[in-house]
Amino acid sequence: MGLFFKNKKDEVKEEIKHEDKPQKVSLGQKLRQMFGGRTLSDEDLDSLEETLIAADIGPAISYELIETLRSKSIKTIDDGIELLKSEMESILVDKYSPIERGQLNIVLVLGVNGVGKTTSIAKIANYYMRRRFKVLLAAADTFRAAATEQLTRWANKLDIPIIKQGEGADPASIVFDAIDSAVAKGIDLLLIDTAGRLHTKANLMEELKKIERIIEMKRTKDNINFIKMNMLVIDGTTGQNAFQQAQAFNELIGVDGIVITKYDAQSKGGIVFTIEKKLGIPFYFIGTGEQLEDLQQFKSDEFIQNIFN
Ligand SMILES: Nc1nc2c(ncn2[C@@H]2O[C@H](COP(=O)(O)OP(=O)(O)OP(=O)(O)O)[C@@H](O)[C@H]2O)c(=O)[nH]1
Ligand SMILES: [Mg+2]
Repeated sequence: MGLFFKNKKDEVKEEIKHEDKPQKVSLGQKLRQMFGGRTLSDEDLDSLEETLIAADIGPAISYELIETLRSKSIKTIDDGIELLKSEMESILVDKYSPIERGQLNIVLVLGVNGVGKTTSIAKIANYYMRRRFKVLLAAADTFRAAATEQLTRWANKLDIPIIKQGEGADPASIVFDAIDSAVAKGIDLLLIDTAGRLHTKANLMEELKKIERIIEMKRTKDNINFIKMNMLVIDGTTGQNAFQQAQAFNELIGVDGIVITKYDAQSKGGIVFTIEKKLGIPFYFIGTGEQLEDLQQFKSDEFIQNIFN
């Protein structure tokens, strides 16, 4: 692809240019349009509840939120929005453990096909490189040759090392090599790309467990010190489906953090509340486009502010 030239540093700078993003109507704008300038009736509260559900907030949480508005006899949409904000803030607690420099952090990136794992890895690498982390990538998606090529292009673009083997290689063996290399190079952050997999496919889930065993073996047998986390990538445009993915991956191998992607598109974001409330998994990043800089750290107050802008 013409995007990938030799002069990597210049290119990374190029990426900083801003693209035109599609304009989204925020939930707040929508609510003000629907109910602005009048006293909220019972029917209004019912349709407010439907609007929250349509924003992927989930029926149970939406019901509770509306009951709170009712019990507090909220009369205007502006008061309603203020109360919704504080109620929703209490659901989202920023309880993630920060990834810190000066130690090896191993991040195993998981998710179903096409959610944005590989792209998010490049963005996360870029994010931490700007914070002076030494980053290494591992191409443990050996399912398709194109997957390793895609990650290699990002590694070249970012000018960082990548550990890879041929198509069909054992992902666990790549992870094994990558951890050795990370130790030898004094890496702060090792990001492992994995093949997209349906949580319902037992053999692929077995493969993930094998990768996990290899990582743990490095800790116990080789006495390598590191912090390891499983980062699930979900596509923000898929709504309740993303919740089912989070639940399934969490049950099968455990999920420590989530990246929600495609938040630039028509994503509604309400799914974040369902996942945090029901599974208690913290969100780390939001992806807002296809370029390297289209990634923000997830901050619940900003996220909620954004919804109700
Ligand atoms: N608009 C938008 N597109 C994104 C975002 N993140 C990823 N994409 C796009 O989504 C598509 C899939 O991204 P990948 O990173 O290849 O997804 P993946 O999960 O690695 O896919 P598989 O390896 O096939 O499972 C690509 O076209 C990306 O450019 C985002 O935050 N916003
Ligand atoms: Mg991929």
